[in-house]
Amino acid sequence: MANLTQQYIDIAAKRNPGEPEFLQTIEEVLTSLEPVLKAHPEYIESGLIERLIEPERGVSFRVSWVDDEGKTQVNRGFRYQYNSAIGPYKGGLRFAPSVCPSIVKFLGFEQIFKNSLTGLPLGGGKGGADFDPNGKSDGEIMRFCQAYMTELYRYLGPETDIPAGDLGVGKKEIGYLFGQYKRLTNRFEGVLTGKGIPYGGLQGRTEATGYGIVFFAREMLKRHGEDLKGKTVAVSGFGNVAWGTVLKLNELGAKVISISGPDGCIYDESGITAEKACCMLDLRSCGKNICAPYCEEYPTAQFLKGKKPWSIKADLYIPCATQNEITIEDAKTMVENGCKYLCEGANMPTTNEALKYLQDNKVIIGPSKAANAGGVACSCIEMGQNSGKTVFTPEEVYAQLEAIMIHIHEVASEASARYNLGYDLVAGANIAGFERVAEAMMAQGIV
Ligand code: 2IT
Repeated sequence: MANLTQQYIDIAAKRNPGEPEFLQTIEEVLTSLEPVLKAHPEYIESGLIERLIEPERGVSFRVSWVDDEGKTQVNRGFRYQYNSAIGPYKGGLRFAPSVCPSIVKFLGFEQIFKNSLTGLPLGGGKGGADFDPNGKSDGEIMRFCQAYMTELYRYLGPETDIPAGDLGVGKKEIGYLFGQYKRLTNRFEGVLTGKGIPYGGLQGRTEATGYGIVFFAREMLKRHGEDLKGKTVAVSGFGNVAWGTVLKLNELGAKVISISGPDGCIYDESGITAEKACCMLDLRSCGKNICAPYCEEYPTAQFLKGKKPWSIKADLYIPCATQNEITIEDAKTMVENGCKYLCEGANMPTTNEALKYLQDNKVIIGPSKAANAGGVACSCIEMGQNSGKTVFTPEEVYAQLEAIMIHIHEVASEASARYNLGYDLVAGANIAGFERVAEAMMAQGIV
């Protein structure tokens, strides 16, 4: 089986040269699918893995716009429509200078399994652009979003492909994208999620990812006879995901001692309360993308320049920033500090080497595909709200979100146990996510 896995990885490497993030997730996922392929030779015979690792469709397009100085700017936009076996393509848009095919494909590939785990009818996709919204004026962001949507709209539709936000794409960007889609198509429809409440957005979507992560962490701890009350938690990031995570952790009685930005990390021993978390979102919206000013507001906190929170001692670590922020060195420090639990909020925050080291050292890991699926799950609820011409209350949304996160934890741990892997949520999430998509692909023939 290992040989076969290597063959698939080689196919991906040959076809996608110079795309390390994409190959990283391919390797991580395919390795854990070995026992499933052994049990299902028909998957191998029908070329299911070769089909799964190749996106159904990918577009790359020029985005030209005019900045505030009247100068023409050119960016590159992408959308990878990865897999539609179990539903229309669904996944966020990331606007950041680092966005390239490797990043979009890694996110799109992961999204297939994440969306499948929710149990909802959602295929996998992802998109974005190498555009940096930090430091841009509202007018520039609007013109960029309009130019971006002018190219992308022809590939979208509420039953075809429904983007949402990701890093660099929040409510403001979604608003401009939605406005332009409506203008171009003359249709008011649920083609984007993460919209503002007045025009079809879901109450509770903004905090959904963070809340979901905490529900998932709670289930992991519960399985080991522990709860979040009184636990010390190191969180990274300071965007929407970190914010929702901090709020829910406080509500459940945990103490959050860190957040971070590209400039360094905040260590606040006295605890980052819900009120402090809201100050951090204000920092975010000032467009500078730095977290250091938190200490001006709360002078007892320390700013650790250029550092990540992984050297801070905590019971639970929740990375909520970006990919590969936990390296092998970080993993070693975390283990030395007695780390027991890691619950991944960001997509693929841990390198494969670090992941293996943590698992070898008995750290219990909630993988991002499972732990952060609450965001996209609530996006699906938003799609239902839009197509059903109705409005859900936050209480209805939170109750569904909690049930979905418990379901994801159950199916991932059940799959792991079924393949005699013990309580391995990393493999279990990959397997459970894959099984549903594989069954659907088999039923639909070679397409
Ligand atoms: O990574 C993710 O799951 C997201 N950025 C949210 C995707 C969505 O369609 O809500």
